[in-house]
Amino acid sequence: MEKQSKREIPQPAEPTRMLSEEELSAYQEDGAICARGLLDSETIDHMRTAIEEVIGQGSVLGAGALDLAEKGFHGDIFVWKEHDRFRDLALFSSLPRLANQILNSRRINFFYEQFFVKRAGSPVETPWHQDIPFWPVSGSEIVSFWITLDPVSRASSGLEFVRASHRWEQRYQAITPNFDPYMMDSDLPPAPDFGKERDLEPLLGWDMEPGDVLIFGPVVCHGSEGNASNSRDRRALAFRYSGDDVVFAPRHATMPLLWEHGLEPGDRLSGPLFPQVWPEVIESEIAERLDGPEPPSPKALGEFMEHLKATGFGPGGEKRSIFN
Ligand SMILES: O=C(O)CCC(=O)C(=O)O
Repeated sequence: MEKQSKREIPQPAEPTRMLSEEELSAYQEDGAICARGLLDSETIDHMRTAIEEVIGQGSVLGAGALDLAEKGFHGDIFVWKEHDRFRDLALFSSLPRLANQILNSRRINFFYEQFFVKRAGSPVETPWHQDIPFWPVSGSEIVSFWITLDPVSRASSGLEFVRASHRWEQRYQAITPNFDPYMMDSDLPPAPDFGKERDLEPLLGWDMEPGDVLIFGPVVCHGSEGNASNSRDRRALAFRYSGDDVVFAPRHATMPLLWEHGLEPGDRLSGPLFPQVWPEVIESEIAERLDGPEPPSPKALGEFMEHLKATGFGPGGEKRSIFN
């Protein structure tokens, strides 16, 4: 007898539109595009409420390590594990289908999401960087969707890119908005400040309305200014997806994974921390998450703290921990 599923798995939402041929070729050519009107206003409204709830609650990595709250900056990662609106946008929205249009991979997995909030008047800049040095993975099939929940101008905290830098061999240091010394602990050089030295390379950027989405890959160099508006927050989300060639490759000074994932080095990203989302979700990978929020695992957190200590960042170490 066929085994009946006990859970109702939501069906992926239809995109408001698919990406056009022009957009897909501009993505290949330039390494980043702005796709207008990709998300509907209901989704944006839900995410505005969700992000304020998440900031209000605080979290191990957000309030504990990534925020610069006194300067009007808030960030966090893997919120989808604990907040249902983030989960639904990650797993059941139109994004997986759009990711497949970009990556054209046999399977698409949700990698993780991140938010970057710059409150009105926040001077916090996002230093120029590439994303791949931040991550304990290797492979090229990764795409990020950068979603703004507020109107944003290119001149004031809109994300900018070095055109065609997705082809560069050079890799730069992973520098976070709070200049986290743990993430910077590598031999890579810092990226030039392409935003200040605007003649160095051709830059791309857009004024954006909520619903417009930036789409870019793991190597393109990007950064943003502080939020010069004194009346409008700049709340942005980045949802990232991976394809078949992306494997777990743990390295020092990469983003901590505070949930157990069961992967060995070289394994393709998959399982409960990086669930498949295309062509369909796999019930066993998301079952626990459908049952309720999953806070960080004490075991994974403990292992990361041990790693910090062993590399000199722990309590008593000479370098400051990312967990203050
Ligand atoms: O929003 C920002 O300022 C930074 C975004 C970013 O670097 C990213 O999504 O990779």
